Amino acid sequence: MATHLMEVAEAVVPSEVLRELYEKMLQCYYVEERAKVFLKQGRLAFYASTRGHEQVQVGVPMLMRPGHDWFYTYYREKSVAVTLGMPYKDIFLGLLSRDADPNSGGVNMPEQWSCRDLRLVAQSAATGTQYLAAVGAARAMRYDGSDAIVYVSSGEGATSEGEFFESLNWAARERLPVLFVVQNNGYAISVPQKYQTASKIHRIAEGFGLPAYELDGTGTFDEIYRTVPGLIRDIRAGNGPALIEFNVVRLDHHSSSDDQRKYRSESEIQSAVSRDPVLQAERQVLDAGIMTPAEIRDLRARIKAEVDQAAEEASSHPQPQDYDVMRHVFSGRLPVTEESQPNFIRPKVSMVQAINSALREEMSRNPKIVMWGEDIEDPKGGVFGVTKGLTEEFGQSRCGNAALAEASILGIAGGMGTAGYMPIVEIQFADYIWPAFMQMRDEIAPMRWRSAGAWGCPMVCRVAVGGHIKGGPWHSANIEGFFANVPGWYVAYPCCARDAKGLLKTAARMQDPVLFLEHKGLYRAMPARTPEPDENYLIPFGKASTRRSGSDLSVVTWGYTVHQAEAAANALAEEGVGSVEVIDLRTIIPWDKQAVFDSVRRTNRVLVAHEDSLTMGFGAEVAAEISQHCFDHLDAPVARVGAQDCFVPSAVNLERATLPSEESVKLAMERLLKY
Ligand SMILES: Cc1ncc(C[n+]2csc(CCOP(=O)(O)OP(=O)(O)O)c2C)c(N)n1
Ligand SMILES: [Mg+2]
Repeated sequence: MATHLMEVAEAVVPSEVLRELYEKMLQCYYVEERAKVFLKQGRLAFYASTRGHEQVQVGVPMLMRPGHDWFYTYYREKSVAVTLGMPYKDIFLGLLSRDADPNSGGVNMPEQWSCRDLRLVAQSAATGTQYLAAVGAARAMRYDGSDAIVYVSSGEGATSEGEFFESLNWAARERLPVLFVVQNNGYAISVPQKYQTASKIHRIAEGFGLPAYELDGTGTFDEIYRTVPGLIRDIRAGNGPALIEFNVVRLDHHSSSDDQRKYRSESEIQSAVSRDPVLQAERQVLDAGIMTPAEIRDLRARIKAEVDQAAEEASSHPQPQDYDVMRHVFSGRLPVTEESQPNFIRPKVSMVQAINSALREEMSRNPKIVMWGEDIEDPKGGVFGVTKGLTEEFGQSRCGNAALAEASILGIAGGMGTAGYMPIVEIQFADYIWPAFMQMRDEIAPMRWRSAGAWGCPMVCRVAVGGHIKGGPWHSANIEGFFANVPGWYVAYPCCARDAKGLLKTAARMQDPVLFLEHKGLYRAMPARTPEPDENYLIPFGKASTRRSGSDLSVVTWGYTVHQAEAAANALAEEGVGSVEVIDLRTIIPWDKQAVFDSVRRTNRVLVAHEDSLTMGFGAEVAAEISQHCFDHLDAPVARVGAQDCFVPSAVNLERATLPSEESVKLAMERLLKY
């Protein structure tokens, strides 16, 4: 496709640009028309028309550099995909969720486009989440020294999401190359814009320090052509982001699930129709004498025939055949599968020191590792001092403070990971990870899966978890149970220095997102100190460690409770009550079922112990699997110890009574041994 960069005539749109604009708008129009036929036939699960938005969705990408610039679109942006050059057939394969759909293999919803060659990043249907990922990709462009820029867009309704504001804030602060495109059609499904914001969206963006414009996306192309190329040029030159709020019309229902006649009057719909941008472009082309009515008739007929033929070809494809829906949950690429014996380089280090060494070694090894988080920059080096010295050694650009915004911390990691970096970010306290949960669940986790393996979000999210530090209800949470329920995240939870180093080094070389849980109560605790393995020591995920062998009872545990279980087992051995095997899972996703089952089949009794609350703690999953697979070997019911089902209280005696203790673990062991 022709690109029309910055050398733009002041006011007059060149004829060839107008012609290209009109032709591409017609392509989009006939794709929509054909989609509506499929809709009437009941063959589309979901459909969102771009009618009324075409001038923006064609005109803006035309002024960018397709194949070089990046695109984070939303569910009403079929016309962007068409404009970038996605073949009609691929559009219909995606709409119809057919076999060979290159967008997602048929797993993502229709209207979510993805293509690596077009740098069109796979979408989720969540409103607004794409903004943070786009800022992350723009950050990657900056780090690469590339002059590529990132287009990100949504409707006006989605701009009420907090992630939109956070993305403006981060992009403006770092002057990142992002073009924010808001397509204001006045409605978010049935909700008129007055319910969204008190101010115009471009005014809000101005408040964040962005150059921001309000343009008509349904008039002649002149205004857009006068304004947008200059903006793009400025963004490309490194002058920071800009936002355009385009006023457009929604000519069709919100989606195939909506009937706009329920909330829009006939006269309002008609007045929108009178602003149809396709007809507007046609008038412009005719008035300027660029095409004759006969030429237009021919062009329309040709495009319609091409679109219809592609639609037929796509619809002859079957539903996805034998598609393994588990295939792209993870990449399947692992840096290590066997654990080797470590060479130790220091006699005894704390978990904090071990993690710090792992980060330092991996940052030296891989220049694409970039870290950020709240307070992690030197001189403080994190509220627990875990990243101390890393800013001094690697510079602020590789170990820097983040804005106090967890959704941003994770969302930007998602985008940077997708664009080729390996972010290792820190969440200061697990209790505060929840603003990031949307990014982690809906954007990051399904990226590889929803793009049939085309895109990924490699990253490590380090999180300080757990109690026993007088942290009270807001600094003591355990979260492995929540995240184990999200497909696409690996979860590691080391209990000592050696494992923390080996697991973190592995995590830093994975191709997929890893949640790395660090228990604050173990950071400097004596029982968690070990000799430090050298830089070659990597621990594979999914391999438990048998901390203590025994023959009468197995304890399956992880994190802080490993040490409680060991102490209780030692006490029972001294008392001559029984011989207890302690198995530390070390990673929760995946967890080492084989090691657990083997142990239980030998000892015939099992206790699952963890610090997280009992109900729906990850122990419930472990217990269920043991019950199913070891039933014939059990001499006692599978038992569990976990925290009480409340938040962790502040008063130390109450905290002790709430969380598992050496005593409560020992008591549970005694009951099982006596059973
Ligand atoms: C986080 C989230 N909340 C709710 C929805 C359901 N939803 C889908 S589209 C939509 C309205 C969006 O309106 P707007 O951003 O103006 O875009 P438009 O559809 O008008 O182009 C809503 C509420 C969603 N997809 N994601
Ligand atoms: Mg809208």
